[in-house]
Amino acid sequence: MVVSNRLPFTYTRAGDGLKRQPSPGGLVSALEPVLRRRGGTWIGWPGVELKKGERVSTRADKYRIKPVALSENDVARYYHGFSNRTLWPLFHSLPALSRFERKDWNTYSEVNECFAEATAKHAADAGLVWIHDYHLMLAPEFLRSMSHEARLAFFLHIPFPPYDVFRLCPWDHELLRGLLACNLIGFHVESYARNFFDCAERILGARVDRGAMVVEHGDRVARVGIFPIGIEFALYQEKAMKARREPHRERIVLGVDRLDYTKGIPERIRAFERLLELHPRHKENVVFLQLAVPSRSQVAEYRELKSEIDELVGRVNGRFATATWSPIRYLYRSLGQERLCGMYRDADVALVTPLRDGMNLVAKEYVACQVDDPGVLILSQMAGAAETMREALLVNPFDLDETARQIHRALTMEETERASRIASLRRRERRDDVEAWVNQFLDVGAEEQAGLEPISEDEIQGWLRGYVKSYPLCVFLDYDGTLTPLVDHPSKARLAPEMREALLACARRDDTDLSIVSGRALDDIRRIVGESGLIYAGNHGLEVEGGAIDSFRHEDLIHYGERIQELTSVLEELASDGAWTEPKGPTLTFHLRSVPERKRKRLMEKVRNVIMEHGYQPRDAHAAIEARPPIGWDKGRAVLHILRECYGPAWSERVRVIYVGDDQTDEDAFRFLAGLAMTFRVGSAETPTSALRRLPNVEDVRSLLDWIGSRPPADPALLHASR
Ligand code: ADQ
Repeated sequence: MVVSNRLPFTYTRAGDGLKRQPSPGGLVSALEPVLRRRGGTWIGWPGVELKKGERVSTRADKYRIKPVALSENDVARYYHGFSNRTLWPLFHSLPALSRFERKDWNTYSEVNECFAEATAKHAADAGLVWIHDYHLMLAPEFLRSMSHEARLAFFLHIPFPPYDVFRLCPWDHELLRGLLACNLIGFHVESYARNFFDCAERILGARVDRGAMVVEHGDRVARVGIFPIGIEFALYQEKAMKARREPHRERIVLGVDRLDYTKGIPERIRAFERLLELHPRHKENVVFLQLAVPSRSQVAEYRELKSEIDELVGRVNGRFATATWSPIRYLYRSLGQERLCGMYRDADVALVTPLRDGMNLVAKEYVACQVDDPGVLILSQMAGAAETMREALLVNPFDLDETARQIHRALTMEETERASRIASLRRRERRDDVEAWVNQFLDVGAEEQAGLEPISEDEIQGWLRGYVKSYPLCVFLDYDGTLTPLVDHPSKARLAPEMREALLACARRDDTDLSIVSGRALDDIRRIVGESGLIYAGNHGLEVEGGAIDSFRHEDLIHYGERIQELTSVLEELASDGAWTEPKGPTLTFHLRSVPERKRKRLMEKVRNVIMEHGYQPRDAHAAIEARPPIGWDKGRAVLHILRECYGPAWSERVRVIYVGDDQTDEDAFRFLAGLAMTFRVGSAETPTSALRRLPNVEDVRSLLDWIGSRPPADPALLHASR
């Protein structure tokens, strides 16, 4: 299954009806034949806003088409808005042009969900669901929640920006999480993959193995691959051979682009102007021919760019033109492929100088069309294509003098050098054509994926060394799902002997204090852990006991004694189909783990209402709902209470703090401790977290405790100050 913003054909309005045309571009010509050969489904937007009751025909060769209809508002906010006014400039490292609007983001998210819904039904049966480009970065995660078994792959056609640029986006976490729901994520070149690794690691706290090219995020593992896209080499070559020859007097320097501010068209015109200043001998002998396809004209920046280019062309022509020659010829339209190939063939120099470009196919098309007298390719270092097309003359497009010098060099280059450079370029592009790209991607997409090695103590040391230094440590641990795997009944959640050993190794140290912070009743958690010397916080910290601090019970609890009994008896009546209540003194948990899926939602709704009617707060937990008194107390506040009791108000100068939890209620502590502690969330990647890092499972918590238990002793002076 292929999922992309556009379908392989695009509809436009023609009079009262709709006109269907093949969509232009490399993506369609690469993937269309694959689907035709293998069968499958293509999901995308037909390119036109449909009127009420209007449908598009989905007849196609040998594969299914599933159109995703978008409203006018969707197109404005998802496509022109978030895709093209937020992500496009940001990902091309031009953040000043990015507009961050919540409404655009919301629609982007909704449309991505629609694409996922359209895909979900058949996703598990498809060999691979291949999602394309920046328009659909959230679709994988939506799809994953609808179809757990599907194999999902994503390819980004534009650059992935560096961390410092990417994090400007207010929805950076969500975009990364969206992609990390995939089994495979593909980029054109290595530097984009490196940027992605940095972002996943620094923004999400994911584990990254740059050597094995794997990202581990919670309980998910995504492989990252580098797949430089190619073109239909043979087709371009053939068209270049057949194209009509048009006589021309001057030598030609050619630029071919969508009219886009990333393509560096004004800079290119200025560089050509500089050439004429530096080397007047080219006057009347050379013409710069710029073809620009109209693009995204609904977006203001594109309209402004068009005026800027119009003006520049006028100014330079006005300055240098003679009665029989104008230096710049500028065509603002799309050309048929045949004509384009003829122009590529006849151009002496191709000036491909984007300010930033994912790959750039024009450079490759030019090379494929050099079937006669070999021309010279001048290529921007900022295009992905420059990573492999090293035989081109590489330039920094912002350096006008250098670009002018390289144009001069190209125009005066000897035939033998031109021929050698073009021959090498052609050899590579012929071999690495678009079919090779598709096959390579599909081969890797089908491979079984290797996970990461379990977290080692060295790795943990790398995370913590700089923070812990030689301070004493205060460690907070949730119990269920953190120290023991989640089980179907709380009474079965027992500490494994190795985990107990690891805990005790920490507890025995005089520079380490341990607290267990649980949603269980205080007596229950103390009994089930059963070790003295630890601090226990039960009922999400409403009750605290142990260690060297005074016992604590929140003073407002006296008002809730009767009400909780009433609530318990009402909920016990509701507990059918395997549901049951767990009274925990001042709080209560209603468990739904054994309730059949189809009945669960309604029952949950009912339980939530009953809890609220009794003046309690419902909180979602793992397959359960908790009822808590509304007294503004949570695990975060309990942690602060413990820290102040143990080390005084200046606690943050005396100890370092680590908190590990797996539950929604631990998020209160993660948020509270932001900037004050190292926080770890254990388990599923599905839920967002405010923790700094994720640990995939309970085993990794044990490795963390092993490191804490065996680290070098704290500095005696710091230890003394903390006591
Ligand atoms: P684009 O930004 O569209 O693609 P590019 O790779 O250069 O950029 O492709 C442009 C295409 O438009 C070429 O096939 C070219 O022939 C065609 N074209 C340009 N001007 C034309 C004209 N006047 N008439 C007819 N055709 C014209 C995105 C990324 C790129 C990445 C591709 C593929 O931005 O970096 O290379 O996807 O992944």
